[in-house]
Amino acid sequence: MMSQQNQQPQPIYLKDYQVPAYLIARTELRFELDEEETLVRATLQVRRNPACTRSRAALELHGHESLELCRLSINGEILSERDFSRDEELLTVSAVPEAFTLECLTRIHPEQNTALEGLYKSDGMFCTQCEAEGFRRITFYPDRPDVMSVFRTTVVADRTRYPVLLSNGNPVESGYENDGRHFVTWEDPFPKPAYLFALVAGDLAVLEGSYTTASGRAVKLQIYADSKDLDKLDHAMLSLKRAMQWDEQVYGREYDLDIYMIVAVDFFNMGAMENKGLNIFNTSCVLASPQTTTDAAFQRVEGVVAHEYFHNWSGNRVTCRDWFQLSLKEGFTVFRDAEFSADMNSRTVKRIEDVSLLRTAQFAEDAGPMAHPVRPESFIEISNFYTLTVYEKGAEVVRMLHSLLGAEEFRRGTDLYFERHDGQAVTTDEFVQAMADVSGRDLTQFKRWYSQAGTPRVEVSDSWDEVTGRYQLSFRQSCPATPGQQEKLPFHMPIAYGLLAAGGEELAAGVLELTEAEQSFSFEALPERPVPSLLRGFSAPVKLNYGYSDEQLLHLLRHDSDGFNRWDAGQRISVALMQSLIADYRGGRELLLPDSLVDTWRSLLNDVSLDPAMVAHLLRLPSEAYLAELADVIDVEAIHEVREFLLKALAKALLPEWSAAYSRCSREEPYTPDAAACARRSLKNLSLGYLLATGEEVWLTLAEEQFNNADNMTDQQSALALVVHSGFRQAGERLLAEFQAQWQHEALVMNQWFSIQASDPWPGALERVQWLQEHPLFDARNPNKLRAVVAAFCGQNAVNFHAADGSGYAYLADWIIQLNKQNPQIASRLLTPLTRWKRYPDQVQGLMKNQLTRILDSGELSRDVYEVVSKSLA
Ligand code: 7MF
Ligand code: ZN
Repeated sequence: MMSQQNQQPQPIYLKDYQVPAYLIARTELRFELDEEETLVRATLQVRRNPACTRSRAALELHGHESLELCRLSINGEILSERDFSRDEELLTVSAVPEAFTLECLTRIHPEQNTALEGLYKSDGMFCTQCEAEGFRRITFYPDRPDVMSVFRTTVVADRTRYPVLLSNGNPVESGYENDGRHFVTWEDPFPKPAYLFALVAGDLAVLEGSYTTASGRAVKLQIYADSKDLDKLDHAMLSLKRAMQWDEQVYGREYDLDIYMIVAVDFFNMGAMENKGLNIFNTSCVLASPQTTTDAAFQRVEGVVAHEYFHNWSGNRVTCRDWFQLSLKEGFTVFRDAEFSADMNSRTVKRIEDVSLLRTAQFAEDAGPMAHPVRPESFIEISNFYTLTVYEKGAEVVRMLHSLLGAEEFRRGTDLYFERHDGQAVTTDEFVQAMADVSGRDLTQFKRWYSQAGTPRVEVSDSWDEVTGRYQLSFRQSCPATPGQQEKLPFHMPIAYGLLAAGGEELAAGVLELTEAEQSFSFEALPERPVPSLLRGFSAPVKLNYGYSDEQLLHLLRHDSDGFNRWDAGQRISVALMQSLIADYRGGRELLLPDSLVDTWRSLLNDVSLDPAMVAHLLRLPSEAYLAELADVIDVEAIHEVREFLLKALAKALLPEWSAAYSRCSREEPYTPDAAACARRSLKNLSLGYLLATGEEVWLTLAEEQFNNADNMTDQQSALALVVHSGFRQAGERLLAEFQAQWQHEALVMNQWFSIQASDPWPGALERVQWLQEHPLFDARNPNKLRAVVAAFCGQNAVNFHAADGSGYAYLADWIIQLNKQNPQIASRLLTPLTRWKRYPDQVQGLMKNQLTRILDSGELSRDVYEVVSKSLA
C-alpha cells in the first residue's frame, strides 16, 4: 500500500472491469475480540461464477498487508505455502475446485488501527467501517461490491467490558462462555457485499422505539450511544421514523428486517455509514439536544439519518457493480434525502443551501486538478472519489431526470429500477435505462452527464420583435477542458424558465430542453417584452449567464414565483457589485456603497410578510469561497476586505432596520426547534452580525446578553462566533473562557469552540491553532478534532491560511506528512486547499507548490495522499 518513488501506485480503470471468477453464497464469521488482538475465523461457501468465461481463473482474495494469516483450508485440507501466493493486496490460490468451503483464520490488531478503516477501537468500543475497501483489513475476502453473500456473524467478547455485541441482521443466538466472555450470533438474510458488513462491541446505552410499516410489520428501532449521551437521541429517533414513513409514501419502499440499529461513535472518518440493519454514525451526525446543538446541526442530523435509511433500498437492496458506479447509490440517495428535507422543512431554503454548496465547493472541484466525471474513468485510491462531484453533482443529475420525466414518470422509473435489480449489483446505465424504458425517451445524450467532467457554461441572449410580439431566447453551451478530457460534446439539459411581465405576472413558464451547442426557442404573440427567469430552481448544474440589467434583477427579486430565482437574483446583484469593488480595491480606488442597494435591502428588511429565513438568505453576502470560485485569479485579501467593507457599510446604512429586525425576531418565548422559530433565529443572528460590524459597544453588550441568556445553542454559539470574528478581542476572550467552562464536558460543543477560533479571520490565527493543538481536549487521532482545528483553519480562514509568508501552507504540509501514516483518508481530505494553487497569483503558486513537493518527497506516501499530490503537481 505504501509507495516508494520508484514504485508508484497504479490507477485502476473502469474499462478493465471483469466479472468475478468466484461467488460466495454464504459467509460465516466468528470474531474473538480481545485487548491485544482479535481472531477472525471466516468460513466461505465458494463456487465458480457461471458468468465468468475465464476458465481456470485463480481464486483472488483481497487482504490488507496488516492481516496475519494463521490458517487457510479448502474443504478441510490445510493449504501449505506452495498452494497460494500473497502480495500487499491479494492472496491468490491458483487451483481450486468448482465449489468448495474455504476456511480462513486471521489475526488482526484493532487496538493499533489508527486509519479507522476495517475493525478499530473508538473510545474503548469496537466498531467497523468497511466502505469502500475496509473489509480486506478484517479478513481475506473478495472485497468487491459485485460479490454478494448472506452473512452469519458470531461476536465473542468479555461480558463486562463489552455487554453489547452487534452485527447485521437479526440476533439468532446468544450465550455465555465459561471464561467471562459471552457471544451473540447475528444472521442477515439479505445477500450483501462485504462493504456493508458491520460489527459493534461495547458498553452502550440504548434508546428504543418502534415503527409499524405500511403493510403492518413491526420494526424494532434502536439507537446506541455512550450513556452520557442517552438524552441526545430523541431527534434522531424522530427523524428515522419520519424517513421510514416518507420512503413508503413517496417511493413505496418499506423496511425489510425486524430490527434497525444506529450506533454513535466519536472516532469516525466520515459522517455515517449505511451498513445493513446496523448504521454507524459519527456522533456529530446523530446526537442533538437544544442546549448543545444548533439549528443547523439539528437539520444535519435529520438529513443524515434519512440518507443512511434511504440507502437500504438505494445502495443495499440494489448496490453498485464496481466503485466507478458510486454515484448510482450516492447521487440517487442524496437526491432522495434532499427531497425529504425539502418536504420536512422549507423547500426553497433547502434548495438555496444545496446550490450554494454546489456552486462554491463542487464547481471548485470541477475546476481543479482532481476534476472527474460523476462516473469516474479511473482512480488510484477509491476513497479519494467520495467527492462533491459524485454526491452533489450526482444528485443534480438525478434531479434533472426527475425534471425531464416529471414526478409520476420518475416514480414509475424508480419502481422499475428497484423491481428489476433487487438483489443485484448494477451500473448507472441500468438506472438511466429504467428511466428510458418507462418514459420511452432516448436518454443516450443525457448520459454524457455521467461521463463528461467540468461545469458547463450556458450563455443566453434574447431578442424581441415589437410588431409580432415574438420573443426569442438563444442558448450557447460549452464545457471547459478537464484533466484527460479536452473536447466535450453538448449536454442534454432541462432549463426551467418563466417569462415575467412588467407588472410581475407570468406570461409563460415551462422547461426547455437544450441538446445542441447552439439553440433558440421562440415565444409568439407576447403582449410585451418579458423579463426572463432562467434556470428556475437551478434546474441544471451549470453556470448560466444572461446580460441582466440591475432593473431586471430587481424585478425578479420582487416578483419571481420561483423562490430560488428570487434569491439568485439578489445574489447576482451582490456578486456583480462585489466584483466591481474588488477591481476598485486592486486599483487603489475608494470603495463606495451604491444607494440603490441600500434601498433594495431596506425594503426587504422592512417587508414583514416575507419568510425570515428567506430574508436572512437574501441579505447574507456571498461567501468569500464563492467569490473566489468565480474569480479568474483569486485575490484573497481583496475579497476579504471588500466583503468586510460591505458588511460595515450595510450595517451603518441600515442600522435602525437591523436593530428592528433583531428585536422583531427575539421573542420572549421558550426554545422550539420548528421551522418558523429556526427562521426567526437565522434572521436575528444575521442582524446581530451586522450590528456588531459597526464596531459599536452597545451592540457588543447586546451580543453578550444574548450569549448569557440564551436557552439554546444556536443563539449562544452565534453570539460567541460573531463577537470573536468581529474583532472584539477582550470580550471574545472572555466569552471563549466562559463557553469553555460551561461546555468542557460536551465534546461536540467543544468542537465548535475549537473551530470558531481556528476560523477567526483576525491576525494571529496560526499561533492560535498551534496553541489549540496543545489543548487537553484536542486529540490528533480523532477526525472530528482535526476537522475542527486543521480543516477549519485551512478551509474557512482564507486570509490567515494564505498568509503572504507561506506559513499556512507549511502548517498544513506538516499535518499531511504526519497524518499520511496515521490516517491516510483524513490526510488526503485535509489536503484539498493546497491543491488549488493554479487559481492564485504567481508568487503564491510557488509557495503552495513548494509544500506539495515537500509532501511528495517526504518518504513513503499512502495511495490516498500520493494520488492527490501527484495529480495536483501534474
Ligand atoms: C448525507 O454516503 C450525505 C452524504 C459513505 C461515507 C455517508 O452514506 C454515506 C457513506 C462520505 C461523504 C458523505 C456522506 C457519507 C460518506 C454523506 C452522509 C450523509 N456510504 Br465519505
Ligand atoms: Zn451515502
